[in-house]
Parts: sequence; structure tokens; C-alpha cells
Amino acid sequence: MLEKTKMKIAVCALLCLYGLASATAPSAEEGSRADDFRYLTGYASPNWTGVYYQFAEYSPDLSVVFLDDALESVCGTGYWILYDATDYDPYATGITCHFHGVNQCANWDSSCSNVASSLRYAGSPFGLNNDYYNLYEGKSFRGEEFQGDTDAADLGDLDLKISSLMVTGQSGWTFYVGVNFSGPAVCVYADEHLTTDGIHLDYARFFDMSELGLPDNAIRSVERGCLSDRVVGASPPWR
Ligand SMILES: [Ca+2]
Ligand SMILES: [Ca+2]
Repeated sequence: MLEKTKMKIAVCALLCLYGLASATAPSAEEGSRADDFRYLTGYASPNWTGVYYQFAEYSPDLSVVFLDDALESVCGTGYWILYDATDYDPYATGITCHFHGVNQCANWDSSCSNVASSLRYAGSPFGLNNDYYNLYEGKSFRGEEFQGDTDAADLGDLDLKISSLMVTGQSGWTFYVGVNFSGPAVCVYADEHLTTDGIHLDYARFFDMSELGLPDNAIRSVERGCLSDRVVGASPPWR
């Protein structure tokens, strides 16, 4: 029981800052899973009740599942970002709503309740905690993405457009302001580490480039590994 209480407090400390008012771990019957399946079940009423839909993939328009501006609580695993507008809100500047957890539930607070019109996860499509990076065109993880699990000598259409980023898993990633891994760079490791029942989720997130000490719209290439003297986060092992 004490363990559960501690978990509630820890989860709330993580979630309440970013739009979730209260959180709790689901009961053992609801919550135990042998695998690390990423999902987000969104509910139209508080305390994970009412009409619901279980998302496993990117969802650019929640009206498709009749839940536009309707979500009030969620249960899930992974790092999920919810947006006020469809198509990941490319033009807005306000907050985005965030869920991060491993088999946990949360109520949205008033700023995020009945707001979401699109949602997607950050991280690898191949595994919850695989080494991966997501680079976003807008601040706060908005708009178009350039993502991957390998080196990228250039960023294609998102060249000189990146305004926020996330990394997941245990690898360091080096982000350069020049193409072909040139110019000033910063290495990023996960600096947040969630664990439930032996399932891990490690991530680092940067809502804008100033948090990384880089100019906005400057990143031009990405390399696996920590190849810069400037390091953000701490290298494994964390646990
Ligand atoms: Ca909306
Ligand atoms: Ca940008």
C-alpha cells in the first residue's frame, strides 16, 4: 500500500506540471502486462470512465473516433503528446498536453480536459524504449517531424526548421548545426527514467532549442552516440 502511495505521488509530481491534475496506478488486474506494449486509452469522463478508445498509433484527427475535444482522463504506457488542434497543432504557441508513464492512469486538469483534437507518441514505432529521436518543426513538439534510429547526414524537408526534440532509450545522440555531422554540436542522453514492474521508459525532452543551448531552426544532422564535449543528461547505467 505504501508502495502504491509513493507511486501516486511520484506520478503526480511528473504529470501535474504538464497538465494532469491527479494520477494513480491502476489496480493489478487492470495494470499487469507482460510486455511493454505502448498504448493510450482515452476516456470521455474523469477517472477512466465513459466512452473510450485505445490508441496505439498517431491520430491526427480525433473526430474520426468521435472523441474530438472530449478526453477527460487517460490510462497508458509511453510518452504521448496531445494537441488542441488537428494535425498536431502546427501553428499554435500555447501549451501541449503530456502523458508519460508505464501502465498508469491520470485525469487531465482543466487546461487539457476536453481539449485534445490530435495525439501522437514520441519514441520508436518498434519498441517502447528503443533508442530513438524525434525532431519537431514547432516548439513544444508541434507540427512536422524528422525521426529515426540511425545517423542522418541531413534532415530533408526539415533542414533548418527544428524547434523542439525528444530522445528515448539509452543511447546518446549528437545533434549538429552543420550538415554531414559538422559544426557545433550537443550530445543528449535521456534524463528522465520511469519504471513499473520492470518495464522501462527513458526519455529527454526539450520544449525549445534554448533548453539545449542551440539557436532555433539550426539543427542540420544527427549522429548516434555521444560525439560532442557538450553533454545534456547523463550516460547509462542509471539503475
Ligand atoms: Ca481542440
Ligand atoms: Ca521551427
